[in-house]
Amino acid sequence: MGIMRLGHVDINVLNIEESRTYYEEIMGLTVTREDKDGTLYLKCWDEWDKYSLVLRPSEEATFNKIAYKVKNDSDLDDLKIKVENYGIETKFLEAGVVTDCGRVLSFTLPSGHSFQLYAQKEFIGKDTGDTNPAPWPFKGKGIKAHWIDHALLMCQGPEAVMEVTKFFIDIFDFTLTEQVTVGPDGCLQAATWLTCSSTPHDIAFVAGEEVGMHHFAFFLDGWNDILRAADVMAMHNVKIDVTPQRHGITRGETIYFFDPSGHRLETFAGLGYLAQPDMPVITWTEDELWRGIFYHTGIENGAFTTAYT
Ligand code: M3P
Ligand code: FE
Repeated sequence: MGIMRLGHVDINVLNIEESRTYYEEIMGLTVTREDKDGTLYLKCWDEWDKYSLVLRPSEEATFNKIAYKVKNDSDLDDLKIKVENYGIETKFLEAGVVTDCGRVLSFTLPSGHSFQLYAQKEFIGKDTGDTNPAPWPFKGKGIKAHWIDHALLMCQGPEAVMEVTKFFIDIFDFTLTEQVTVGPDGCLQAATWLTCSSTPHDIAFVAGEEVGMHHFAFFLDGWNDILRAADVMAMHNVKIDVTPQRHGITRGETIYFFDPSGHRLETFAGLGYLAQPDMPVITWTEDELWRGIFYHTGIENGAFTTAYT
C-alpha cells in the first residue's frame, strides 16, 4: 500500500502570533500543540491526526520539509530499501524525534526537498467526532478548511522535475495524472501532477530557478465555498494572488493567496476527476500552458511561477 497521503507541511514564519491568528481565525485550523520555542502545530477540523501544519518562528519565511503518511510501519522498512537502492541516503529518526510521531524515515528527494515518511502520529479525531457526526463544525471559524490536500514543490529546471517524477512513480508507486511538456517535440516535463489516491494530485512539481515551495492547498467542498472563502479573505485584507478561478489542470476550483509571511496558499475545491493508475496521462502543451493553469483567461502571469518560498 505504501504512501496514503500528505501528512504535514513544515514551514518557517515571520511573526508567530500573527500566523496563529491567521491560520485559526481565517483558515479555520486549530492549534493542537505549542512548544516552548514558539513552534505551533495545527490541524483542520476534518483531519484526525494531531497536526498537518507546523509553523516555526523565524527571521525568514522558508519551506522546511514535507511529510507523507504510509499505511503500515513495515512500509517504512520496504521504502528505506527502495530509496537507498535508488542511491539516496536515508536515516531513521526514533519515535518522538518528529513531534508526536512514531519513527520517521528521513531523506532528501532528488529535487533537493527534505522529505519524511511516517506511519504513526498522535490521534485527536475530527472536530465533528465519529459517532452520528454533524456535516460541518458549527463552531468552526473562517473558511473552515477541511484538510491539507496537496503541495506543489519547485524544482531546478525540467530535468529535476523529470527525475523526481520518475522517483515518485518508481519508488513510491505514484501515478502521473497530468504533465506540461516543453522543448523539441515536447520531450521535457516542465511540470507534473502525481497521485497516490483517487484525487488528481497528492503532490506536484514545477520547474523554476530554485528549490522551494510554490504552495500547499486546503480542500474545500465546492465552488460556493470558494466564493465564500474569497469573501472571508477580503474581509480580513488577505493578499489574494489569483481570485476564484478554474484550473484546466486537475479541473480544480481555486484561489491563490498569501499567508502573513508570504507563503503562497491555495484553496482547492471539487474532486476534479477519478484518478486511477490506468487513466491516460493528460498532457498540456507549451502553447496551452497558461490555459492549463488559469482556464478562463489563459493569460500568462509571470510572478505566479517565479515568486515562491
Ligand atoms: C495547481 C493545482 C502551476 C500550477 C498549479 C496548479 C504552479 O496548483 O492544484 O493543480 O503552474
Ligand atoms: Fe495546487
